[in-house]
Amino acid sequence: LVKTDTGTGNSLYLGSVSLTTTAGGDGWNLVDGDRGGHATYDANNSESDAKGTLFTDADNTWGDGTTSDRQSAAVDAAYGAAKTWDYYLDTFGRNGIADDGQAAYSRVHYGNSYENAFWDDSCFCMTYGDGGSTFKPLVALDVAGHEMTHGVTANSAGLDYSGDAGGLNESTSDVFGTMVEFSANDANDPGDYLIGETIAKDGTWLRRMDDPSADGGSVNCYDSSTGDLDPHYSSGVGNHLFYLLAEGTGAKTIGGKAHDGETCDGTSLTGIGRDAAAAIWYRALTTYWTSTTTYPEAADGQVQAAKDLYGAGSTECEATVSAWSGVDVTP
Ligand code: ASN
Ligand code: ZN
Ligand code: CA
Repeated sequence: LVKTDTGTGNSLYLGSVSLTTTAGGDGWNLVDGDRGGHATYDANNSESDAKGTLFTDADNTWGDGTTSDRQSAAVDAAYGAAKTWDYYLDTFGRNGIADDGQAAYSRVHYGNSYENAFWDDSCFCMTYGDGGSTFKPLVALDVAGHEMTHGVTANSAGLDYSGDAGGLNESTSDVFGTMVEFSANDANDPGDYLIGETIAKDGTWLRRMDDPSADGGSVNCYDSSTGDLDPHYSSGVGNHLFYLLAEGTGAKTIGGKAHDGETCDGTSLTGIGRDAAAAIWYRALTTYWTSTTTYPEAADGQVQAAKDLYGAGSTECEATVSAWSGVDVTP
């Protein structure tokens, strides 16, 4: 018999947050009994496959909000997992990453000065490094949502990690990582279309969806060589499409940051809002896309998804066609 409780977490990036914990041992375990039993472990700076050590606590108050307490990063990771679970369940009725009610688990403090975070479908688990010269600990909301969305993709369309499908795979993670950040609606990390702005030590960001090419590697517009790029760069086409469909063209301040959408041919677009754009993306991902979907096929799948959800001839369906045209894909 497990007893679910509410603990207090002092996070690295979000101030004080509420966490679902479980009574056990001499106190509490960082196990979320409301969300499949998602547990958070300390990888103890190892790069082995071991789970590490489950975080436990005597008074159910976790971390001190700084990196000097090893629990602080665990608070952000556990909270990010909870927000990701809630986003998918509340928005799409998806019951966990594989839609079967099963929790993943998270590991923090992986390796030494490890500058990445990753999902691994074989352990059904999430791993976060502490960062080094480039990044702070990689436990930000958009990163958590990005990485766990790789699990959603693996358990739905199964997009390959190469060619156009690789870009769509990465873009799907940026789209829903961003949607998780918006859904958390936290004043300390407000929603925006930047990826990794919370963890970049130089105060910038890792990728941006309104103008992907601003990172120096990603592409804004589709052509026949897009699929030759690293998935983190070919994702630019999908990220740009999502931004244009959600927000349209023109300058906007979102989450306190300047954004500016421009189509590839200079035409103006009006967005349908991020919730509708995400619904279209999710239906395409889970209904029409496969492991080898190309960008033109992705556009067709999204137009069909928009017809299913909003009707042929709807504003949303017309906007989907226009937004894809805005990134040089003709559905
Ligand atoms: N953080 C990276 C990503 O999710 C890890 C990787 O390269 N697969 O894209
Ligand atoms: Zn990724
Ligand atoms: Ca962000």
